[in-house]
Amino acid sequence: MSSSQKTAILSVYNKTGLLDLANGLALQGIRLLASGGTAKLIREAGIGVEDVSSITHAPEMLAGRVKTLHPAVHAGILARDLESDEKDLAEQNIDKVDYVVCNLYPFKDTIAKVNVTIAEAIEEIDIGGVTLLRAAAKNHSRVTILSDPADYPSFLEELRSGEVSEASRKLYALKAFEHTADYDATIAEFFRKRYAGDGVQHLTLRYGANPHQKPAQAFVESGKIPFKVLSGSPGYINLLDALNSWPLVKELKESLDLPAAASFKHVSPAGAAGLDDSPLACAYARARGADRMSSFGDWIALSDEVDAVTARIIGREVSDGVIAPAYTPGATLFFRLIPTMSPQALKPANSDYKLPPQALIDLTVATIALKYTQSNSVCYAKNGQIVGLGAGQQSRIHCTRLAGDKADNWWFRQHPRVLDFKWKKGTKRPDKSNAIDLFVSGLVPKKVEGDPEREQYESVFEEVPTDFTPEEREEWIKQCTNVSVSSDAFFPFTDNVFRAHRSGVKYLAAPGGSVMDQAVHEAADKCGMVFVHQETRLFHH
Ligand code: 93A
Repeated sequence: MSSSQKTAILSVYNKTGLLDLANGLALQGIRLLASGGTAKLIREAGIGVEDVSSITHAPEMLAGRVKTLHPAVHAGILARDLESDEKDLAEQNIDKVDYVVCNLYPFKDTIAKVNVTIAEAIEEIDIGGVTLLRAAAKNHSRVTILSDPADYPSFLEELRSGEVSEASRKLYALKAFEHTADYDATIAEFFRKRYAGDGVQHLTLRYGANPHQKPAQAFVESGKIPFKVLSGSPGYINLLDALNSWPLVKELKESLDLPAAASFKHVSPAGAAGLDDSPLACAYARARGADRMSSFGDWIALSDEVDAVTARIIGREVSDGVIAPAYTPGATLFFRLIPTMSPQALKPANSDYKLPPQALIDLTVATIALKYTQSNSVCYAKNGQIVGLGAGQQSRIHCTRLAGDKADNWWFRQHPRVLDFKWKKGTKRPDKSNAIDLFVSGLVPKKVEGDPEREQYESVFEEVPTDFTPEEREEWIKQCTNVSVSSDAFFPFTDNVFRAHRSGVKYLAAPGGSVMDQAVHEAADKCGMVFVHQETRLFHH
C-alpha cells in the first residue's frame, strides 16, 4: 500500500447502499477493509476489498463477538496528525484509517420480537461497531464516520469533488454519537425492565397521554422512582399530576404549617387549600370546591395521612387517584400512591408592608399553586383556598380574566339563593354542579318550548330558580372583599389590576420587570390594593 493511499473500514449490519458506496470509495483509490459479511458482499460484487484480519492478523472469533476489536483498527482510527502518534503507529506498523462506515446490530428489532429471550437480546448487543463509531466520531477532526446509509450519496459527491469538509465530518460525528446514545438507551431500557423490577426503578403505565398510546412507562436512570403505587395503574397524566400535586401540598404544609390539599386536572391545580384549625378533610373539600366543574375526575394530593372521613368525602366525587404520605386502614381508596420525594420550599411574598395574617396565607397558597401550574398562570385565593385559577393561557390578561371569572363563579355559588336551590330528589352531584355553573355564569338556556337544553336544565330542579338580576349580581359581588391574587410573571399592563379589582382583590403579588411596573403599581394604588413584589418568576411546564 502506498503511504498516501487512504483507508476505509466498512462494517455494516444494514447493507443498504453498501455496494454503491464501496464502488465510489474504490474509484477514488481508497483501500477498503471490511468485516466478514460486509467484505463478502463487496467481494462478490467484484469490488476490491481486504478482510480486517489482513491488518489485525487475527481471525474473527467467538462466533463473531470479536471482529474489529483490535489495536491495529482502533489505533489507526484514533491516531492524530501528531508526531508522537505517528511514531507510535510506525513502531507497530499500523496505517491510519481515514473513513469508517458502520451501523449496528439490530438490537431494537430483536427485542421487539414476541417472547424474545435475554440470551437472544444479549447476542444483539454490538460492541465492536459501537467502538468503531465512537472512535471515529471522537477523532472526527481527521476521520469521517458514516453511520447512516442515507448519507452515502452526498458523502460520495463531496469525496469526488476533493475532500470531505470539516463541516460534514462534524455532522457525521454528531449523528454517530446520537446513534450510539440511542442504542445504549435502548439496551438500558431493556435490562431495566427485566432486572430492576416494575415499580422500583421502572413503572409500567396504563397508557401514555391517550389510551391508544401503549406501551408507556416511567423510569429513573438511577435510584428508585419516588413513589409507590399501592393500587390501580396510573396513566401518564396521572403520573404528571402526582408529581406536581405532591410537591405543591408538601410545600404548602411546610410554608403554612397547616394541612393542605390539592385537586389537579391536566397537570394544573383546579383547587388547593391550606386551612387553619381544620382537618385534612376540610382542606380537600375546599380544594375540590374551588372549581367543581374542573375538578370532575381530578387527581388528589393530600399533605397528611388520609383518614376515613377524608376518604369518604373523596368517595362521593368522581376522582382518578390520590397521592398521600399514608392511609389509615379505614381509608379504602381505589388507587393510592405513597410519595417519597422532597421538593424545595419557596418563600413567595416579600414586602416591607406588614400583611394581615390571612392575606399572607392566601398569597402563599396562590403563589405556591402557581409554581405547579402550567403557565401563564394567575391565581385568586381567599380564606386559605384557591378560588379561581387561570392556567395555560398565552396572554396574561386572558389568564387574569379567566381566573377572575372563576373566582366570581365561586363567590356566586355561595349566594343564599343558590344554597337554597330545591333539587329534584336523586339529582347527582355532577348534575347539580353543571346546573349551578350555568346559573352563576349567567348561561341558563332561554325558556323556549321544547328546547332540549332548557328541558335538561329544568329537569334537575324541584323549583326552577329565576335568574340573577343585574342588581343582584352587583350587590353580591360587592360583598366579596379581601381577595388575594398572585401572578407567575409580571403584569405587562394595568388592565390586569383593574380586572382583579372587579373581583374584590385587595392584595396582589407578582414579580417585577415590565416597563409598565410603575404604571401597574400606580393603578393598584388607585384601586386601594396592596402590591407585593414577588422576587421569582414561576413559569412552569
Ligand atoms: O460482535 S461485535 O460487537 N464484535 C466486533 O468486534 C464487531 N465489529 C463490528 N460486532 C462487531 N461489528 C458489527 O458487525 C458491526 O457493528 C456491524 O453491525 C456488523 C457487521 O458484520 P458483518 O460485516 O460480518 O456483516
